[in-house]
Amino acid sequence: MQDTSFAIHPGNKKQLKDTPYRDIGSFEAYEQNGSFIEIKCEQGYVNIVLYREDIIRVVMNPFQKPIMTSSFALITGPRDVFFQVQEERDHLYITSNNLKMMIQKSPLRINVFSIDDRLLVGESERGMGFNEQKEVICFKDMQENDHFYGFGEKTSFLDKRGEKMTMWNSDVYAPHNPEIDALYESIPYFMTLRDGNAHGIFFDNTYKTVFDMKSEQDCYSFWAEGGQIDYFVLAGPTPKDVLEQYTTLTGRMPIPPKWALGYHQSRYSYETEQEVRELAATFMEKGIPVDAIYLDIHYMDGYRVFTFDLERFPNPKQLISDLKKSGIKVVPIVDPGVKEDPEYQTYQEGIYGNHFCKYMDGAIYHGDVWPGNSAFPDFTKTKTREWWGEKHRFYTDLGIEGIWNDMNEPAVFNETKTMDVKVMHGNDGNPKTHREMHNVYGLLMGEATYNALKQQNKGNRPFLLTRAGYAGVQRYGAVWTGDNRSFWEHLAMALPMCMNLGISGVPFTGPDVGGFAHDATGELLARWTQFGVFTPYFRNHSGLDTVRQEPWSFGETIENVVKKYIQLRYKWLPHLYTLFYKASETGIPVMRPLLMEYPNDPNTFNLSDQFLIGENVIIAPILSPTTNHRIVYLPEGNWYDYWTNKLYEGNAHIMAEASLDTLPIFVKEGSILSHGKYIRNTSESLEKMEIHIYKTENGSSKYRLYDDDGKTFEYENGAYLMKEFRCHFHSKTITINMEDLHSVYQPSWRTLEFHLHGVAEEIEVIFNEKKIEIDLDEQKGTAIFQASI
Ligand code: MIG
Repeated sequence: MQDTSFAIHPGNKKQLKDTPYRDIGSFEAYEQNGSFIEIKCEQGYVNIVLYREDIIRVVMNPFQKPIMTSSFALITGPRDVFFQVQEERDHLYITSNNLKMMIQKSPLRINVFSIDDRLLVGESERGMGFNEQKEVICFKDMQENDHFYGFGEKTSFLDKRGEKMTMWNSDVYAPHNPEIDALYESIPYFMTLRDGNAHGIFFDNTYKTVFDMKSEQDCYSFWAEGGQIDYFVLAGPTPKDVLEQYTTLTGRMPIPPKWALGYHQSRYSYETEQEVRELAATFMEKGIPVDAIYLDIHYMDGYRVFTFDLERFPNPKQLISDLKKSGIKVVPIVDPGVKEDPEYQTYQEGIYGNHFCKYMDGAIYHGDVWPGNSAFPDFTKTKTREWWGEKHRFYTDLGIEGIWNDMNEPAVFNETKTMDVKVMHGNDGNPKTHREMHNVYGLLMGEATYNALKQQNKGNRPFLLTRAGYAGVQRYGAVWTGDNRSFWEHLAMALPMCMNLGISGVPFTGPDVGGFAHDATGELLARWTQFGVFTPYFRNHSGLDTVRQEPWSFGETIENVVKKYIQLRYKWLPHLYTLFYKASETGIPVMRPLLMEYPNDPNTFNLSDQFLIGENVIIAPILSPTTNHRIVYLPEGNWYDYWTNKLYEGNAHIMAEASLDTLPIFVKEGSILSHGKYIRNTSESLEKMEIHIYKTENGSSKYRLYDDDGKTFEYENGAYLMKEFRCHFHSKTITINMEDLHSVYQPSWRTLEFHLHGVAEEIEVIFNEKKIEIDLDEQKGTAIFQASI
């Protein structure tokens, strides 16, 4: 009855179970304990720790002394930070080189300021507290011009002011609409943008948490069903600084293998070896590049993980090795549910090895998933993570280098959609309920899987795709946004969703291109593929019984558009790879909301239908049917139309033309980008690197091109190259200098081809101190010259 009008029957009264809120009360005493400040309050304890000069942790526990061990999200503990504590009658002050805390004593209220006295996180009326259900909550001041981003994987628009969001990893097959506030990933973290400055809050609590940026006008709150108030304040002041700070705590994405950045093709399911071979052959014949093909649940024997159905796939090893010869990787799905079957080895090992999640009395928890009644590995146990990891030899021995983790919320087919929250997790001798561990289940499965693949992959970088996760998931895998639908609305929603995942420290994301459920149309696939070219993760995937969605499924016109754009992805790979490298070094995402580069421009604050690739390329996809134009916002500066070199003045909304085969792309003047060309996929070696330079009247710019073998971990030992390009533009002269900052890796490309854009007349080009002859195309407004590396 909940989905009829009965749901809003006037006789329905909400039952409020909330018991009264109790404040932490007033300060009683404090003690400095090494790097901790321990404050005793009337109703509990508050600890304050400086993790870095620009990162503080606040932990409030109403019931006992705060637990200060680090969670699964953290990769680092506090550094030795110099700070001062000063006590006055009404206040306690804590000051580092970067932050100031003013702690009011009665009642206890914590205010965090930047060193230049900007209030970052303030508590005025209300502070921290709890209720009888042991829920913990805190309230923070909200200013009129605050905008909120991050929160992991959420529906709706970019700016989350006015939203209330729940963190509880949930398998939501339908619908992903603005009301759905808990999806597969839980990242209890956000960034506030206020008057052009940013700061972050990471609420490291794995219970179900809620962020309420909606119910009140001058304050927001976040609370958890259990545990402690345990949050970090990240001082910023730029959005990029916040990302650097957040990923210092929770880790960064390792550089993926290049093949993971190519185009991936999936379907639920390619059901037989024959079908997979034909699929690969069709890509080859049609000259459409592809780097990976996915095997969904039908490859298994009765949905038993670590098996192949040998009738459907009689010779997986041969299949995998044949495809590999064409440069195509096979990525099978692995779900956590292990079929209850006493004759199935993995189940036996799980039982005898004590690897499955259990109730307190020792009874194994069984839940219904694809294989029927199943048990679930307890990934909180080191021993179990190792066991599960070792099981992957089944795949890696066959030559598999990438794994797709699904259903790891964990999803269970029942009313609550997941495991009984009373189930216990061993947690290496510190048992916890599923209620507390639910949100980290997927993260820990990712850890088990990624680490094992890394060990088993003969020095090559593995690839993991995961649906569920918690803060820190970027360390192990790429995240796709689950079961969207072939709706234009879901195409539009994927932009802010992926941008906010990027702000949440997860740079490697993308939606199912074309939409998973429901039937795609050719036009939708064409437009979605155009967008997919610039999502960090690029996979076309569709559901059982939906219309086919491979590039050629809708006739020649659509196929040509889709092909052109998949090829475009490969052209942009060197630049994308450079941005992936940067993300792995700094945490700054590949795909960025405009506010990240223009935090003072109010037009960017909730700009949800366009985004940046790196610093200077705007992508503005078409997001509705039969639409051949759209408004694009260009921030200050001049911007080139990527396709025509036409120059637009920024600080303006312009009308962009976009016939079905045009994705609006704008490149800022002064930009330097790199392009390559791959015919089949990334297994080929690049012969020539193109450097594209976008002329500006006066000024200079710089680009650092990163490259390495794209396969191994040798880059960690210094086997990479970093070439710096410095351009100086002065009316009719362009001076270009190229310098090897690091050149321990020898790339396959020996030639560099420079493309100067915005050049319609003879100009003087000086390259590494020498005047260069250029090949001018006045019509196109480009000039070209070559150089060797
Ligand atoms: O629908 O394995 O999100 O990508 O194809 C339930 C089958 C299970 C959900 C995943 C989807 C995958 C599907 N899975």
